[in-house]
Amino acid sequence: MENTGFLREWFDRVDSEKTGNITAIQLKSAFSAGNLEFSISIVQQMIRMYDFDRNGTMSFEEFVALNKFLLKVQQAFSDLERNRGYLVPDDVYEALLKMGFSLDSPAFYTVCESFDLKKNGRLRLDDFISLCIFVQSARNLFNSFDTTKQGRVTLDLNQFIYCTANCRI
Ligand SMILES: [Ca+2]
Repeated sequence: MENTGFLREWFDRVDSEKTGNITAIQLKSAFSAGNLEFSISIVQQMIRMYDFDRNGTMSFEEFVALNKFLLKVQQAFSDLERNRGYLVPDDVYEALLKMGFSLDSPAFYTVCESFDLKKNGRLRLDDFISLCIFVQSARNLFNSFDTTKQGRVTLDLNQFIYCTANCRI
């Protein structure tokens, strides 16, 4: 369910300078006020994923698109958390599968470990959102190189550095 009026209000509050665009820092502290803690690089990735005009900040329209993605992720989290407030790796695997990501074991466990900040095998909502943002941006980046859609890319060192710099956590 989408409530554009509510989103508009939220956006305008975060856009404290009234520029029509919100920055990564503004977005990070707005999430923080809602008890969701993200690293600045994850917030920058959120902006990059939907930065349709590529100006480095987030317009309302771009924010609506990001919000759609976040709602989907939040729904996947609620479906599996069974009132514990966190997901274990098996749940994360199932959630990713539902969202169309089927990772093999080495990729999956490496990603899970990277976002399990407390190293206790429990991913809270913000950890899980960060993980999904990372996986989605990695897929977008991969697809931009996989122009023939063969599920395989060849990178030279510069392209590889570009990719890792873009996807850093
Ligand atoms: Ca933008």
